[in-house]
Amino acid sequence: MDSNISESKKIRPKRLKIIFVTGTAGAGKSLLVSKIYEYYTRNGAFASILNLDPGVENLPYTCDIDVRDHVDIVSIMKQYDLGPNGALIMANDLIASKIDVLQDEVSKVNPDYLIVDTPGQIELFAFRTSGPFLVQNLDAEEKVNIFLYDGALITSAVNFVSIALLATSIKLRLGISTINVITKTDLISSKMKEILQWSTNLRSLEAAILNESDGETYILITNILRGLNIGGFAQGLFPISNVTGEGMINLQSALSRIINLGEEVED
Ligand SMILES: Nc1nc2c(ncn2[C@@H]2O[C@H](COP(=O)(O)OP(=O)(O)OP(=O)(O)O)[C@@H](O)[C@H]2O)c(=O)[nH]1
Ligand SMILES: [Mg+2]
Repeated sequence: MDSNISESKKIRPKRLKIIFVTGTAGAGKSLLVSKIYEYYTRNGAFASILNLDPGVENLPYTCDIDVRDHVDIVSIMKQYDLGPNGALIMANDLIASKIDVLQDEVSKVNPDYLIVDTPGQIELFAFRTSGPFLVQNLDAEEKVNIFLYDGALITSAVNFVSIALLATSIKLRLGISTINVITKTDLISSKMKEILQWSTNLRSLEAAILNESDGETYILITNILRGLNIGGFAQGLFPISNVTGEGMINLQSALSRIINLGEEVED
């Protein structure tokens, strides 16, 4: 893949800010994309959506730019005799090779905010070359990644740590500022207080792990936590519900602090 896109080919759209939304499968990425879009549009900003998920069938929004216009999973499966995962891998590589086309489409729409929905299979997007390539080479003034912890998956402290480690790994792969968000708070309201405590207080997280796991697991996790200072990594976890709208204002403020240098979108 040619990562050396010539400067002359790049048309820098004015003041473009890109918000990537990543997270585990089913965490609420697409729904959050639609909510962020609605927020900006309601407040008079010009927002647009780019769908980078070639395999998705139904989306909860209408997008201006859609990779499904450029790659077709079913044809790839037939043409190369691939299963669905092999076809998705190939589709992601093809999308990266079409970065100039995507960039042109973005320039034509020329929004202030481009909200990017990413594939359900986070490992295909973040752990292969094509996802980080797109994140790093799409041209914009500011970029931020929102990583979604699926609230419904955080049923224990050990699960919480494993998702926090995944979030850390994705942050390393994508190499841009990240906002950590926990979704579906409407489904886990009784557990939220405890989860937020784990995210800010290493001792309470370690105590919860001791309580729910055997000695070997406890030693392994506490060693990882202390080495990585995971309490610090997971700090600033924003709880939101895409269904009730709870926490969205805090998320928007955090976005503004990063991509608008603190300036709020006008109400
Ligand atoms: N209760 C509740 N349901 C949610 C929330 N966010 C998303 N969902 C539901 O969870 C399911 C998955 O949401 P999506 O937005 O499609 O998630 P996704 O991360 O885009 O999924 P993939 O692209 O398949 O990985 C849908 O049924 C949503 O309605 C939330 O905050 N609360
Ligand atoms: Mg989705």
